[in-house]
Amino acid sequence: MRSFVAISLPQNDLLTRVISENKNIGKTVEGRNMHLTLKFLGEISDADKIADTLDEIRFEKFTLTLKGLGAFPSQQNGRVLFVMAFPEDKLGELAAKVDSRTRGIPLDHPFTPHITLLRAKERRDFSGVIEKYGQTVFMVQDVSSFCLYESKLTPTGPIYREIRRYQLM
Ligand code: 2AM
Repeated sequence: MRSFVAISLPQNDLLTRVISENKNIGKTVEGRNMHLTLKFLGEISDADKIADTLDEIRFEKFTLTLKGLGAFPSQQNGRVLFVMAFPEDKLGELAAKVDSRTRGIPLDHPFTPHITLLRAKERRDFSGVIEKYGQTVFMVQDVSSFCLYESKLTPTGPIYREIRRYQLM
C-alpha cells in the first residue's frame, strides 16, 4: 500500500479561505485531508511491521504554529503553495525519529516542514498571495499524536486512511 507518516490537522477557516481564493490555479487539498507529512514511505508491503517500529518512538507533545505561506520550488516559479510550520527544530527532530525507524526507505528529499494547500497545473508566480498572508498566523495547535496513513489515489483525489495513531508523551 502507498503510505506516509504525518501529523493530521483540523479544518481551519483561514486556510479554507486561502484555498478557495486560489482554487482556479490547480488541485487544492481538501480541508479534511490537511496534514503535515513527516515522511513519505511510498509503497510498503509490511505495514504492520512498520507500524510496530514507529510505536517505539518517544517524543514530547508540542505546540505547532502555522504562519505564512511559501511555494516550491520557488515563490516566483512555483508549483506547490504551502503553509509554513513551526517550530522547525521540533518538527525536524520528530521527522528524524520517524526516518531513523524506517531506514530501509530512503528520503526522496530533505525534510522541510510544510502543509500543502494546492498544486498548480503550471509553474506560476505566487508572490502576491505569499505577500498577502506573509504575517498571518493560521493556526496554533497542540500536537499530541502523529499517524501512519494509507493513501489511495482516486480520480477525485486521494483518500487517506489512518493505519495507526501514536500518542506523544
Ligand atoms: P506534499 O504535500 O509536499 O506533496 C501524501 O502524498 C503526502 O506525502 C503528501 O503530503 C506529500 O507531500 C508527501 N510526499 C512526499 N514525497 C512524496 C512523493 N514522492 N510522492 C507523493 N507524495 C509525497
